[in-house]
Amino acid sequence: MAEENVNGVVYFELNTGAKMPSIGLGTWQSEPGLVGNAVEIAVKAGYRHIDCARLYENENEIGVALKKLFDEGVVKREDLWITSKLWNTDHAPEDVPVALEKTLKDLQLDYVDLYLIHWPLWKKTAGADPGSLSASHIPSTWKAMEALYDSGKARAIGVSNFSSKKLEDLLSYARIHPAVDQVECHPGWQQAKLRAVCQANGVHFSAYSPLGSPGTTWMNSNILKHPILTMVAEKLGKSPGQVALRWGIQNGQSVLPKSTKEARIKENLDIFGWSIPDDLFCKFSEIEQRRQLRAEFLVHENGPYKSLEELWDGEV
Ligand code: NDP
Ligand code: 1BO
Repeated sequence: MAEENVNGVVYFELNTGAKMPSIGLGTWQSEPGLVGNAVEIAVKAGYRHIDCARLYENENEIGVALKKLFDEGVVKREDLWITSKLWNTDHAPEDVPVALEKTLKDLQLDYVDLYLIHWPLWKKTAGADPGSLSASHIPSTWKAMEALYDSGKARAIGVSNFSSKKLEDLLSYARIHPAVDQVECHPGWQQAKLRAVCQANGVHFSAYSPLGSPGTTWMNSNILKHPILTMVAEKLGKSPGQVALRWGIQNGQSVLPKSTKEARIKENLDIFGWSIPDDLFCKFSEIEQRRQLRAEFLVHENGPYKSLEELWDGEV
């Protein structure tokens, strides 16, 4: 995947030929009333990529902010990269285009640049009924995703939270190969195996929670306080957050840091035009590894994934 530099930001070329900005603003847990402002600040600061999802229940407010930015001439639609995701309740093939239409309506857009299957699990009914969970349907859901690609309403399609095995299974039958696998990745969960599988198959590896999701209290993440990160940050005169993001970019992955605070949104963009030298970069291999978003809520004795081992195919 070739890299090119546009206005200081590195872009990665996907298997569709499209060029995706390597940094995108995350919007999970961005509160109503704050997320629209965060999008405006980010785009004005130079972000050209916003990571959204129906689950986040804020696409409507993001849509209002995008319309304002277009109307004011701050940015053109074709210069922005918008990702959204198909939620777990919408995997029935007939529901897939309906879900995208809802997202497009909320975002006030005609197309998304990338549409992802959010998780490899279909929750057929609302509530906690484990009998409604399915995983064997992924081929038919993917066909419906391919139809969205054919229609032009999703200019690229991909997956999220797919392990190496689940990605390879999909690649074995997909007419249109996934362009992206968006997964957790940061110095405390480096995913070397999945990165190699993505690279070997021309699937772009995109890193969510690139700062380790420090605000998600139930995860107890403190990777930004790890002594290796703070040491590298001090040596380079950067913040630990910038070092974590730069580490991702140097690995060839896009990074999706979330913030609703202006100073951090700007700080997180200042990760180009400098690099972590080899002697410090190699130190990251010493960091102990632990997946943060383990997704226990998708594991059930009567569901398709009876353990975290099964959900992540051993990558846990
Ligand atoms: P991040 O790793 O981006 O961390 C976000 C947290 O870090 C927030 O609490 C933010 O607080 C804080 N923060 C932001 N910048 C800095 C900084 N420079 N220094 C210190 N703290 C900082 O976590 P997320 O889990 O939100 O992941 C990012 C995005 O990835 C999501 O928002 C979402 O778009 C996507 N994602 C996708 C998933 C999927 O299943 N596909 C799962 C999880 C995330 P504040 O806002 O107060 O600045
Ligand atoms: C379950 C959390 C997913 C965020 O994208």
